[in-house]
Amino acid sequence: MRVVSAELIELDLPLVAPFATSFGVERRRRVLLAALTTADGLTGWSECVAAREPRYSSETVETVRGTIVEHLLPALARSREPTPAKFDRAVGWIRGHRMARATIEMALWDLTAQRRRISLARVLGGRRDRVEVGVSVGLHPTTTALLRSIEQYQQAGYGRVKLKVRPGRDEGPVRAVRRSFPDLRIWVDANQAYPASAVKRISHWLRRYAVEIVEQPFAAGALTAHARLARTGAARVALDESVEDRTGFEEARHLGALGALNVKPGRVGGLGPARTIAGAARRSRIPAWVGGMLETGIGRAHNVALASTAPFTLPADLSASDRYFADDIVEPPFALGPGSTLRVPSGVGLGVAIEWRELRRHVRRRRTYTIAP
Ligand code: OSB
Ligand code: MG
Repeated sequence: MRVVSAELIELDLPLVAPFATSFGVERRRRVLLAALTTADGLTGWSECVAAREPRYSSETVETVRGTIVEHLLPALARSREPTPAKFDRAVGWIRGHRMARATIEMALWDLTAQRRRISLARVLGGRRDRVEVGVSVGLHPTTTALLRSIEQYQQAGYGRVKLKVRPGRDEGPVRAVRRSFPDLRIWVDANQAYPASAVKRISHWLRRYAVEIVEQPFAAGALTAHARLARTGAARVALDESVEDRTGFEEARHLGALGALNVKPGRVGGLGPARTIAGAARRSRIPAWVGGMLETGIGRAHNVALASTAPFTLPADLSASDRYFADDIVEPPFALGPGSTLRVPSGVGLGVAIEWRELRRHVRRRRTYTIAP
């Protein structure tokens, strides 16, 4: 399975609605796609999760592009029979740049599934044909607008919401949501926005409004603050940005900072590393869910396949295509089904087809790199 060429396609896709978090507002997504083609004519696809600006993470679309071209494609060229695991080992010397590594690693998983003529979910050992999902809800300009959005998501069938919060935009909105939706599963995600001194203050409203999970309230490195919040017992403390690898996972667990884990394969170096971390979480009885980064159907197909595997027992941050984009770039788009679920594609590879007409409409830049003659 020699990879002979890699195409990097950059899209500029408008979101159906602005997505505001403690780190900024996203109105459009700069999407970097990778397509690896083998000598026998298969093409494996993946989607980079980095954004245009280094707000959520230090990596950006541009650092990923540079890392892929300068370091990852040469590593791929040296490999006669690249598998995701072999690629992961071959680029293990690279410090960081996990979003870049994931972009290539995940395309190799698609190729692996295609070569075996089975779905990616099956290659990964998936056990469910539907995965339970929730919806991540950005900061809204007013509480009225927030309640209206949640009402719409609930009517669409979502059974769990994850509200973005930040200092000053937390207790009030959460109280209003709890009062309007007494039985709703409410999670909150602060994306590192609180100082460690806020432990007591936030524990108060988390408990009071029955928030089930509080995700990454403090800085990625502030494991002790997360542990202190966990000890209040106000809500389950989940980590996202803090856990980049197995070592980080173990450190957080030892400190008591890990009540639940958001695993994003595109952030931790790919599906292999994501499985390693999730496997460790499962053995430690730490519930995990698959997170999202506003992906198109390509990244979503990878994430949904992962979410069908055993360690993932909490509803994923993977919503239907129409929650993000007016028209997805895959066919069929992901649609919400009964019980707040998405169907796990059962076709070969990702199990979705590229919607070329839609994709072409949004291309900003496209370049093919020859890997082997
Ligand atoms: O922190 O989980 C996050 C989106 C962009 C960057 C960070 C996060 C998110 C989400 C969206 O919460 C989840 C989704 O894709 O629906
Ligand atoms: Mg998060």
